[in-house]
Amino acid sequence: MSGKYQLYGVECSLYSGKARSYLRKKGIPFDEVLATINVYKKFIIPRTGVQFIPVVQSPEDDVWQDTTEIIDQLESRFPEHPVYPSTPKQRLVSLLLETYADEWLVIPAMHYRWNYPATNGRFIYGEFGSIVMPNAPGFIRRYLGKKAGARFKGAVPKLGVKAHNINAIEKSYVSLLGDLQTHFEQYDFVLGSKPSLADFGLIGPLYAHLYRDPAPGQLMRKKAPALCDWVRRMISDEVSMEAGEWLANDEIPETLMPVLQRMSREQLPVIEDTDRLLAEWRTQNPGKATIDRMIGTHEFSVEGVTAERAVLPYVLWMYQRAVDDYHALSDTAAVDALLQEAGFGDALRRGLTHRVTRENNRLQFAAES
Ligand SMILES: N[C@@H](CCC(=O)N[C@@H](CS)C(=O)NCC(=O)O)C(=O)O
Repeated sequence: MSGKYQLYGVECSLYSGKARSYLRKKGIPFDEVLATINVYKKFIIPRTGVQFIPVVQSPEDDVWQDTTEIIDQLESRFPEHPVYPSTPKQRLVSLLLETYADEWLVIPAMHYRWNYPATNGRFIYGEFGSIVMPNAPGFIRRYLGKKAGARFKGAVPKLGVKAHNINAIEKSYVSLLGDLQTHFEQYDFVLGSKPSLADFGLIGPLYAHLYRDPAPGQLMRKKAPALCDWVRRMISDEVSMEAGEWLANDEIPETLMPVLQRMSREQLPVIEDTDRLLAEWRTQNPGKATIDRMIGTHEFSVEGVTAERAVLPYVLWMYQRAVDDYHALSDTAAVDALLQEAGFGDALRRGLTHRVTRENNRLQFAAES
């Protein structure tokens, strides 16, 4: 292994794009290793115990999965030009938007990738085939990719995308594109003229799937050219944490308000219901050391249309970071006003029923303090 960091990922992976963009913008030297089936068997599964990408290996041979953990580990090693804003509103908004991007925008990302086979099929099956056999001819890669992609395609209904709410999901996403277009006509990044954690969250779904896949890519180019420019800035090799500033006086751009309001309208009820259902699950599964990835199903609504989706407790670990951040504030007045306007009410103050933690890349209940 070289003295550089190694990023194990693939170009078509949502969270790999988040880690790659972070490493580039911070100017951290790294090589990318294509996460083939062979690499999963020989390295990813033995070293992480799970089958997720991206994985980052440090020059000292520490191995991390989960982009949030990767970013936090690297932030402690490369503290100059932090990606976490130091002011209360901007930091909290970054944490909330990371949660929204990672755990909610995966819905349109997966929908537009897998439900447009006539436009995306050839491209995406070829991409998935490269994970199995990178050097095989195109038609073999596409054949293998179709099989390899089946598991991911199967996840789409679990995320809540059903025949009857597709129009609603698309309507919501197209509105979001409009909001982001308005924002990026005025600002280079989410909080001003340099990226923050919020940008790294958003680049996940907005690059590999929604910009790069043919069907949603056409849509983004048509509806949100300024957002496309932001995507290109985020994936470029340019190191950009050093130049630029976040807005002065802890200002939150007014153009982010519709995005935060969409999050509070669509995702917050799901987070709160997940918290309630996890508390029930805990009483029903007293001996379980780790929390299952899915714990049943529940209803959610987008644009007035209700559907069922899997209950995914991992989101609580992401959201808990925002809750912790809120509770660490000595004065919450400015943040409270922002949260009211954004539709979160006193949700962060209320917090969550149980603390969760990640141990060996699996979700667990934290030891009660
Ligand atoms: N929250 C994790 C998610 C990682 C993740 O879900 N990665 C996808 C690829 S983009 C994956 O490996 N999925 C495999 C699976 O769902 O079994 C992160 O931030 O890294």
